[in-house]
This record gives sequence, structure tokens and C-alpha cells, in this order.
Amino acid sequence: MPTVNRRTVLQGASALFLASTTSRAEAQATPVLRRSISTMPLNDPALNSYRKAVAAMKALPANDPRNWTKQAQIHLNFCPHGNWYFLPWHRAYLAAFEKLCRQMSGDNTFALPYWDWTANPQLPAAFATPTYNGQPNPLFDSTRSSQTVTIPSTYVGPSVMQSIYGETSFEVFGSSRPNGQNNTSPSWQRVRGYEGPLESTPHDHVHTTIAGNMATFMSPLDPIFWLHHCNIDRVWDQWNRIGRSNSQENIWRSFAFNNQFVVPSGAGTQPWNTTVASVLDILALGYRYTLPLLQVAAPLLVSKFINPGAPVERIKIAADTVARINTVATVDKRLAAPQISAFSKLNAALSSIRTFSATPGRPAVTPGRVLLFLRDVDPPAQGNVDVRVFVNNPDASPATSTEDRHYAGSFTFFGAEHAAHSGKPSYMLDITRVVSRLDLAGIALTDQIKVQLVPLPIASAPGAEQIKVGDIEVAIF
Ligand SMILES: [Cu+2]
Repeated sequence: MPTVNRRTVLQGASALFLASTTSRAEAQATPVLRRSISTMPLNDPALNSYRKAVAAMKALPANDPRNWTKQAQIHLNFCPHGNWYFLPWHRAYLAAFEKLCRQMSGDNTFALPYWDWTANPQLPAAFATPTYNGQPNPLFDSTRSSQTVTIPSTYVGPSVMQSIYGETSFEVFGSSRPNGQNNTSPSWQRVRGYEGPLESTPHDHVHTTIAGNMATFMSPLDPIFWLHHCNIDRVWDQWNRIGRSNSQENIWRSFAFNNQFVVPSGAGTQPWNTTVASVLDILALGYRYTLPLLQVAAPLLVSKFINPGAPVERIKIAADTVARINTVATVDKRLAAPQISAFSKLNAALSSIRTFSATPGRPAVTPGRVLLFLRDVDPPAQGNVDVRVFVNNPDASPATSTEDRHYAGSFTFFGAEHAAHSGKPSYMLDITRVVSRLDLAGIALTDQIKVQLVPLPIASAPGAEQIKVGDIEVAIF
């Protein structure tokens, strides 16, 4: 017979307490399940409700806060990108929108579907046709690069996601604190830090590959926006579920998002103010995701010259010793040409190694990692490029495979036309895996780390000419 101890009794008591409060709180107490759109037939109740809600929001007067364009303007006016508010802000934005969809569709159990572009990289069929059942399809957006657009696996494939799930520091996984942040003033919301791999790779690339509205800060005009961000939110949830921790820092957790969102109230709406800390528990927010999933990658092999716990060393590649990319790295102006002969190549030599001390604005990083920082990147004056990053591959060219053992990742420019964020975009790539791979292959790295940048034109965004990188730094934590 099992021993009834004090703890069991307490658990029983709290379960009873929960049961009684649940019955009072009713529907809100049961989190809705956000499901993958790839499992849904075209007439799935969730898709029917979504179509109904979107059509109703598009039909509302322009001054109604639920009006479709008004909802997109929330993103235009407030969205943080390139800093650690990126994930929690978009989570709150989606949670409020999902509630509005319930009100507008009359479906009280509506849950936003997500688009798992890793498993199903083609734009979901429900969004791709101008009509549905003989009526205009509210989920269609004619501005996309194509209605059969497929996101390349270089940006969203399993190996990209595996290394993202392998990140152990929140500020690498979910982008870093704004440069210099030292308090919770709302003015930090759109100050740039470093974009981490989740934001710069799958997130930005899905936006720019779909193009049209999706490539701008009015991207929520395209109904696929909400399913794309739902998947980003799911990736964050999965990352937490495999035991990774969010930042514990007060300047992150206590940060407030005030006067930005609205939620239903009766037949109308009311403002909804929230904080980062209040959106960390998705069950409390009223939803959950299907259970996982994850094949977690084996722990990263940390190269023998990386000494966890040692003072952080950084290899600063000073701007004056590095050929600035505008002089050596020019993308062919004839972007439509099938052969892109001109490309950028940046061979940056190690110039100095110094002891690094943490300063405000510097991400907190788990020891034993090698990070590459690309600071103050000037986007192309027009159009967009995909910038592939290689380590120690002097032969890198547009033809070099992303399967190449020197390949470290890629980034692009999302919303660069919109100057709302202070500072130029900066990116952060975790090159621990690449460095370990090269080290294991016997390629000496201790005395030189060279970085090659290969910008490639994006077919949907012709016109790009060149980019400039203000500063490159390799830091060993
Ligand atoms: Cu986005």
C-alpha cells in the first residue's frame, strides 16, 4: 500500500482547489490547442473561423481597433526587432489577436493554427487561391512573390532548427538586449541589440522569401503573418520545454508593453497592457501547442581551445584592417541575370585578442561558445540580399553549398525600409559548431579566424547592390 505522506495530501488538496476554481473560470481554464495547418483539411473548423474573422476585420470601419489595417499598424508602430523583446512582444500580439478572432468569428474555442515551415515549407494551400468556395478568399494576398512559394531548407530546414534548439543562452536564441540597456524605460523597446539565429534566419527569411506585404513592417496585412509568428512562438515554447531557460534579468522580465494591444470586451474592445513576465506561461495565456517533438541534438562538441570559465576573449577585427565590404563585396547589379559572377568576399584577419569585460548591452552567454558579431550592417540601398557567412573558406562563392563544413549561417534584412528602430541592424551567429567541426578536422584555428560574407540576390527583391559591415568581432566565451 502506498504511503500517504504530507506531500501527497497537499497535492490532493491543491488539485481539489484547482477543480473548484476551474469550474467557475470555465472556458478560460482550458487552454486551446494551437494545431499545425498541415494537419487541417481546407474546411477545418479552425480555418473556417479564421476566414470568417479575417473577412470581418477587413470589413470593419477604419477607426475600429479591430480593423485589419489597424491591427497591422500595431506592428508597424511598436514591434521590436533585433532585440530580446522580439519573442515576448509577438507572443502578446498574437494572444490578443487570437482573442479578437474568437470574438469576430463567434467561435469561442478558436485557436490560431501554426505554419511549420520546417516540415511543410510550401505556402499552405488555404492561403494560395484568390477564391474559396466561390467567394473571395480572405486569406489570399496578391502581393506575395508567388502563391506556390517554398521556403528553402537553408533557412528553415531541420539542421537549421536543430542548431537553434541547441542554443543554451536566451540572448543568443531569442536576440540580445538592446545596446546599452540599463533600465525598463519603454524607450528601449525598439533599440537594437544583436539579432540571434532564430530571428535572423527562419524568421527574417520567411518574411523576405514570401515578399510583398510580408517583407515590410505592415506584414500582418498578409494573413499568413499570424501563422508564421505562431510557429516562431511554438519554437520558443519547444525550446523552453527541452529545459532551456529564459533570461532571469529584471530589465527583461519587468518590461511593460502598455497602450499597444486591444482585447475583446463585451461587443467592443478594451486596451490590454502586459509585461514580459506575464506572457512567459502560455497555459496562463490560454493556449498550448501539440506535444513534441524534439530530437535534441547531442551536446555541442566544444573545441579544445575553448576553455569554459576562462575570461572571455574576443578577436576584434578592426574596421581599418578589414576591407570594408563596399569595396570588395559588391553584388552584381544585374540581379536578374542567371549567373551572378560578382559576389562579396571578406577575408578578415585577426588583429588583436584582448580580455573582454561584460558591459551593459552585451548578451549573457553560456561559457564555451564562439560567437560571431556583425555590427552596424548597412542594408542595400534598394531591394534585399541573403548574406551567407562562412568561416575560413577562402574559396567561398555563391556556388558554395550551405552543406559546406565552413558554412556558419545566413542573414537578410527585414523591414529595413522602415527606420523605426534606432541603430543599424547587428547580427550574432553562433559559430561554435563550425569551429568545432574545423578543429576536429585538424584545421588550425587558434591563430586565425577568417570570415567570408557572400551576399546573394533575392529574386523577389531586385535592385540590391551592396552592403556594408561596420565591424566584425569573434568572441570566445
Ligand atoms: Cu515577423
